[in-house]
Amino acid sequence: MKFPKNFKFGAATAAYQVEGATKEDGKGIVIWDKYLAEQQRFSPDPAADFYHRYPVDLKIAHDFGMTVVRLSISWARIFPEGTGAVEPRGVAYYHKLFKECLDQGIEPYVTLHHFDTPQVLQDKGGWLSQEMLDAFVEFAKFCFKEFPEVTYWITINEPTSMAIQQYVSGTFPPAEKNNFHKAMQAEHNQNLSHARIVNAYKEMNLGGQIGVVHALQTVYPYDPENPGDVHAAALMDAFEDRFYLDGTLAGKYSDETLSLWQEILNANDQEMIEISDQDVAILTKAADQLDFVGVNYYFSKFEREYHGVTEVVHNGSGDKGSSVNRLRGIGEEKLRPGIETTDWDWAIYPEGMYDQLMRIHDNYPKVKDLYITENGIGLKESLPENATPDTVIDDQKRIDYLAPHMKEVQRAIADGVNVRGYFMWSLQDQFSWTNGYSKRYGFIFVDFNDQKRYLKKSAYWFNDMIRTGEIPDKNWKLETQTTISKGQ
Ligand code: BGP
Repeated sequence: MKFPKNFKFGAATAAYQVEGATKEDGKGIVIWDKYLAEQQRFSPDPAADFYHRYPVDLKIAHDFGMTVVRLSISWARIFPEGTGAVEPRGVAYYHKLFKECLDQGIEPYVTLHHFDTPQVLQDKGGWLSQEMLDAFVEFAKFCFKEFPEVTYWITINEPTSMAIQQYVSGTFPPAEKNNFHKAMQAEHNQNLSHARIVNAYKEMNLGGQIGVVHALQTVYPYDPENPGDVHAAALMDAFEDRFYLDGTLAGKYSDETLSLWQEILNANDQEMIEISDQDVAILTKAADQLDFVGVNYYFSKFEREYHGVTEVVHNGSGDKGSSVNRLRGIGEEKLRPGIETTDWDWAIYPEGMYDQLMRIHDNYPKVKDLYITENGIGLKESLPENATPDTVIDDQKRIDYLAPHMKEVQRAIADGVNVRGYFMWSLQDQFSWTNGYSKRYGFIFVDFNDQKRYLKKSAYWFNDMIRTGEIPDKNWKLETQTTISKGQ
């Protein structure tokens, strides 16, 4: 089976995870700078030093046949204080970066917010404050005017990961726990500022496209025959996914989504948020004009009925089996027997990719185009002792993960879902927010000691798929490395 002719293949990155240079050229402080310094677990510098080495990585992307790459603009490089004075060196950097992409025949898909809120705006309440929402809209409008070379914009990356990790699981700064009310308010505010940005972009009539990227773990009942488990899965889905899908893709929250949320809040003795008719009008207008939705799919969840207290243990070290996820008023995560997980306890379940795509297709008919904007596997990988610049890292496990997921993408396309492209997470090894540097995702191996690049086997496999338009079969062997340079 072949991918459609104009299907776009590429890889994804995010500013804070790749750029490093967090104190260079007048960049302002973002929430992670302070949080990571306090935690003292790992430093965001130099990450993959993309701030200086972007031509190397983009050349590799080009050499391997990619035609699209996801990048994000660090808001604090442009507005160090979130609003007000513009830092021209930040603006100049992104002009250079986008030019390099286009010179390499790569279309940049540019995210405006990928987890790195300026600290000054978090101090004012982050997603919970009107000031942050207004500032975000202004930042977006500035970018639309300043960077006409960008055709594809993404408003927010994974708003769900932010809201829930900031206010419920406490794994993202400001690391509050169990505040479901705040999480819901942040979710609604993100939806609203996303919608205002989409509407502003369309009013500016710039001729490009705008979308949003959601993290969508497909949620299943642990035991589909047990009504309690079925309900727990519905609660988890409303909490993590549906509130966003309704808000951004339908333009209004369904009664069922709101009543599931009400149940979560009741169970936690917390109040419902207010949603005005005016808010809904803004959401609807944006959903009608949205060009695409990006799906970040890594794993699925299996939920069991649970009524105890909330208990979350995050596996941020790759210590398999160490994570716990029990949320009062929602459910308890419990892996179905026989399902493999990564070292970070993410359930490998390719069917979840298909089911998620079909659900968007079936339930959100306004959606025009879809992309897989992230999909990949974090692995513990190291450089062999006798490595030479030509060493290729054997990441067969990544290929074993990607192949069945891409098959599910093909199956969804065959069943009528308009998937236009696929971005593997990630282009190069980089800094992972809550896991540091040991969870590697890249096609390009980065030696974080000296920033040297090495290629991984999966990059050649991916290149084979781009060239043939087909997923290489199980017997695929690495034979092509001499034809592609590392561009180092
Ligand atoms: C998504 C984010 C990325 C990236 C990826 C892998 O949630 O958009 O920024 O980090 O997941 O997650 P992690 O780094 O936690 O393994």
